Amino acid sequence: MARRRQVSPEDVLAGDRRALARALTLVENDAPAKRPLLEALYPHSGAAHVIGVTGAPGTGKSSLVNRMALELRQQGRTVGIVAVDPTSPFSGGAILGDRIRMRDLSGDPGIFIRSMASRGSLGGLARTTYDVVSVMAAAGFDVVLVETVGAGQSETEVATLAQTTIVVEAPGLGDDIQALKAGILEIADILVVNKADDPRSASTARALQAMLDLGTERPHTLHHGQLIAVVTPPGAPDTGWQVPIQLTNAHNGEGVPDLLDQAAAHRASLTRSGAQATRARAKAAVEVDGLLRDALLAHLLEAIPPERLQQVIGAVAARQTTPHAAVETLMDDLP
Ligand SMILES: Nc1nc2c(ncn2[C@@H]2O[C@H](COP(=O)(O)OP(=O)(O)O)[C@@H](O)[C@H]2O)c(=O)[nH]1
Ligand SMILES: [Mg+2]
Repeated sequence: MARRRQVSPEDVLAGDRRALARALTLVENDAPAKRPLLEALYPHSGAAHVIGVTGAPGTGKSSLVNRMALELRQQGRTVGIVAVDPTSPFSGGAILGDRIRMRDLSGDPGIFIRSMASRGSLGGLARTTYDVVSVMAAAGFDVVLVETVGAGQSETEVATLAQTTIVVEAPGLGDDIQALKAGILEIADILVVNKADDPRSASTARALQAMLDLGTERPHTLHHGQLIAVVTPPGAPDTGWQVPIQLTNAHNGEGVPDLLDQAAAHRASLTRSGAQATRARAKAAVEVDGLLRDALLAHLLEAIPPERLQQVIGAVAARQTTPHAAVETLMDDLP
């Protein structure tokens, strides 16, 4: 059994789908074999065009990804899909509908779909998603589409996951354009108003255009207090890219070829302007920063004996000390 679980990176690089599926499982499960596998695959993960598709639940991201994949296949390009499914905190399972719709595509060898169950912390999920996307990219797909849920997820992580980020909005979804403005809009390279068959879509597009015209600056120094603020080179060249607003109908595919043209144009502009390198650096910084935090935390926690921790927790529970003072006491113990 143990032998069967081994995955040869060469097989993954050669496009062997079973090897890819096993590699992704190793990565998702954080198995010991993950590290050497990633070492071998990571250098080959830079060629695919990774396109992130994000936005509020119900805007039609899964349907749109499905359509984009079909269209890309018609253009003769191979597609990897990573779907980070929303989960109910109670069921812990991925929403079934997504998987079913994705199945429309599953008879085609030019498409590979991986649905990730988002268990555990969002930070942990984001880190696993980075690795899953790297493995998918190394498997030689022309395009890797990544569907993520916008709500509640770190914009920084969504933005750096992909070379091109598509933010999907839909008409009449609680008029939450104000919420969009709070962060997710800033990460959009392309804005999509999906459900173009809805008569309200034109006014939604106008509202978004008005917001773009107000001038949203793309943040180059990302979140405060993170390492990336230090390692992202200042004065990063921008692309001069104008964020387009594209209407799509994911049911009949209208607007999807144009959307793909825009995604390709965006990638070309990244290459032309040199922003490609800046973004690659920002992505690397986010990844290193996240892993470093995990490693440091684990390392420091090891230094605290469990009984000492229990004792302090007990003191807080008995109101003999405050949680703040308790943490300070524990910190004093650290090397
Ligand atoms: N009318 C209309 N409905 C759509 C369109 N795209 C998706 N939907 C529907 O919107 C709902 C949510 O779609 P889904 O792809 O699961 O959205 P997600 O939660 O963003 O992944 C489903 O009932 C879809 O059939 C569209 O272009 N027009
Ligand atoms: Mg979905």
